[in-house]
Amino acid sequence: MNDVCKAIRRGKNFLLCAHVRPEGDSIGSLLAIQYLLRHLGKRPWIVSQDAFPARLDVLPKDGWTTLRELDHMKQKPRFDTCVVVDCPNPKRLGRVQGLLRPDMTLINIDHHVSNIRFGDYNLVNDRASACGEICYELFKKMRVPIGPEAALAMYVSISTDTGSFRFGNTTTHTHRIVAELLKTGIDHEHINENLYERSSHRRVSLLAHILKNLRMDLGGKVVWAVIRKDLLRRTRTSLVDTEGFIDFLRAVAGVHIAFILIENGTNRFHVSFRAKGKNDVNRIAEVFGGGGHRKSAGCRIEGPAEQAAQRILRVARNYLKNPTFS
Ligand SMILES: [Mn+2]
Repeated sequence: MNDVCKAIRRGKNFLLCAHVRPEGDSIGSLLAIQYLLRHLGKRPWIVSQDAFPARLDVLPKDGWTTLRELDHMKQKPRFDTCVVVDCPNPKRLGRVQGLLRPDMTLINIDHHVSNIRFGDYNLVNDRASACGEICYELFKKMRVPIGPEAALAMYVSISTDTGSFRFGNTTTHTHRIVAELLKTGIDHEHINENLYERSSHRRVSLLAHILKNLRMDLGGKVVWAVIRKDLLRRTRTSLVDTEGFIDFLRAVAGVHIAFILIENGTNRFHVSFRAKGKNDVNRIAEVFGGGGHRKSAGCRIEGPAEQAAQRILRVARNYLKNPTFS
């Protein structure tokens, strides 16, 4: 932590980035770090290959620069320091990885168990519920006051990564931090309605279709679904609309493990895993070269979907038979 603070104080032009398809924790943490850096008189740029997701627009797009926009900049910033948040390995940065240079100081702030400590400085704490918690510590350590903007950003980060303070990663420390954030006067009712109660009719129709076609296996211990591109086309929805669907699968009684295959290329799928109880889906995702957290992980897999699902089911069966396998 001390070394990270020193490295931040040394830097001037900061590249801030997170994993592809960034969600609440990534974006909240990026914004929080941006406010911290601005307070310290630094020049931060948040760079992402993705557009700012509309469903998170309770947060400001402040400073959000897409790779395309960066490409078109006449005077490109000369980054001397890069802060990566919520990203277990540089590959997950997608095309932003191409901006990293060996002479940049690389600061890795994360809470994934699978983090490979790829930074010059690694502020990695897998007991933190969200990167937002680690950002909060950074504000405290650097004695930067937390205003309502930063509080909003960190609140969204922690709320989304803890499933609204329901998941096991939520600690007394989490609640203490959030109590401090609420003291800044942020309107948590408004924030939560914006985050969780704004599904479009199309998204709900897509969800209805998925729920109607759920697959149950291994005596109901595993539930899974496939979302194909043509279904998205038919329902006029997109990948971002599928965000959070996996939690409906996990909510089925008796389920230990849930997964969804989402087609994101010809015969290529992104797999989201969720676990219930003591199960650890990070162990299953790792078998396929992915990773994440105990209760929430992901990987990529090649199709066809049915065969891919059967491969995952085989690993899930082995795991449930012997949860300590390695
Ligand atoms: Mn996170």
